Amino acid sequence: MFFQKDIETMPRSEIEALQLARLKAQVKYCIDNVPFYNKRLTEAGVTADKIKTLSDIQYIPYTTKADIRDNYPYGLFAVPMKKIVRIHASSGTTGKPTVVGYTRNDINIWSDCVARLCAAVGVNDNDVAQISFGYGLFTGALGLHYGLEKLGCAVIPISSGNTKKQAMILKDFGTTVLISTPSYAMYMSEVAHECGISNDELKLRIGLFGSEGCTPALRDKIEQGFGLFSTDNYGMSELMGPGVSGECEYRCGLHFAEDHFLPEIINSETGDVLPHGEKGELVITTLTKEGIPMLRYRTKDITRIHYDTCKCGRTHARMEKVQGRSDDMLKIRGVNVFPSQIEDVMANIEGISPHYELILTRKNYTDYLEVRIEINDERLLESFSDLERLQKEAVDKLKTVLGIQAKVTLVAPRSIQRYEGKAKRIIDNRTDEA
Ligand code: DLL
Repeated sequence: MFFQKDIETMPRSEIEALQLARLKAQVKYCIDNVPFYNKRLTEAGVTADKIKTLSDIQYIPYTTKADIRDNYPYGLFAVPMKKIVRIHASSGTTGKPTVVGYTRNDINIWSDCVARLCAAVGVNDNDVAQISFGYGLFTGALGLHYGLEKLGCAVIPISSGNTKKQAMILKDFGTTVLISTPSYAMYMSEVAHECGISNDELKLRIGLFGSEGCTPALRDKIEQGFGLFSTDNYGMSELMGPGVSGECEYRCGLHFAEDHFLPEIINSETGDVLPHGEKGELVITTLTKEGIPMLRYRTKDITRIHYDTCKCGRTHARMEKVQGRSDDMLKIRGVNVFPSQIEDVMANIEGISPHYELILTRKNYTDYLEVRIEINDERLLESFSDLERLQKEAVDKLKTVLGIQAKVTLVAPRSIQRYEGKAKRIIDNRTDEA
């Protein structure tokens, strides 16, 4: 078992004392090692000594994805490259990704945090864990990989895709724990049954799903489809990756690793901190990060935090499932997509107007993106080969920037609706299938 009881059941007052000590140290570390924070905090008049209570965190300015982008690629790293042992990245709002680096100590803490949330639902060293997240710059696969190895599981690093093979491995390798997005798990269960594999032939008992939202209805379906019990876990690459919070067996909120992260809820419009229990944007400060520490990082995810002790005995605060975003980021097949990235692509293709629509649909529990774009010259309509070339160029460029395949539909000039106020460019038709 990997239940870090001393830490996970610490009385609230002790957690807060630990957080305060670590917050002060993290602030000092940022001032001493990251020129960006040095300038920001000096301008705001914040020093480690000014932080006397946890609520003094309010004097620290927020950090945003734009700050990471403006310091691309390594400007916010607090250590020399010699100390970095891993680099990950996620989509930024423009073509450039958000880059994060980990020291060896960061990787150890990351593995601990992930091991904790896996153990909280009963994963142990007898388990065979199939990781069906994509390995690569995305933090999901390697994050879970190290945590599960730490627990002593036999890890199958199959990555995502090739679903029939996934189903075969589930059966032949005796997989007991499945790690993926909930939508991929749902699809895999259908493919497994289509391949004639019945649940009796599987040893699956636990699903650890995350990286995108999952309604209770979809969760029930996955659980029935595969005959397993599943939990939700949350995180983001800017803060670490998976391991920031995760459900225990009681599934009444996702426990933060509060010894490493200090969460707050703010009003995303005014930036005001909201009282405990209110719904708003989640802001997180890392307390022990060495590679790329984050002070008051605005996640843009909307949730609520509960501080009472859970039935499982853990005292670490729990966030409710993510209820939406305060920006326009979309999760499509587990990949973060910003409409601004698509706009950027359009702006760089000759013959295309800046008017577009994004249509999202879901089939077989998989998300599809169609980008409808307007050509800007009617004469193009007469040349099939020009249209074909333009369409191919748009598909290729979108694939390079977004990392996912989109369908591109070219439409006649002025056929996309114009708006006098804020344009409504996203038509999200995704619903969980009946
Ligand atoms: O998705 C990290 C992760 C991987 C978490 C695997 C859990 C499991 P990013 O690619 O940086 O990192 O995307 C972060 O995804 O701000 C949320 O909007 C969304 N997200 C992550 N987990 C959940 C979840 C990973 N459990 C962004 N429920 C976040 C809903 C989630 N949304």
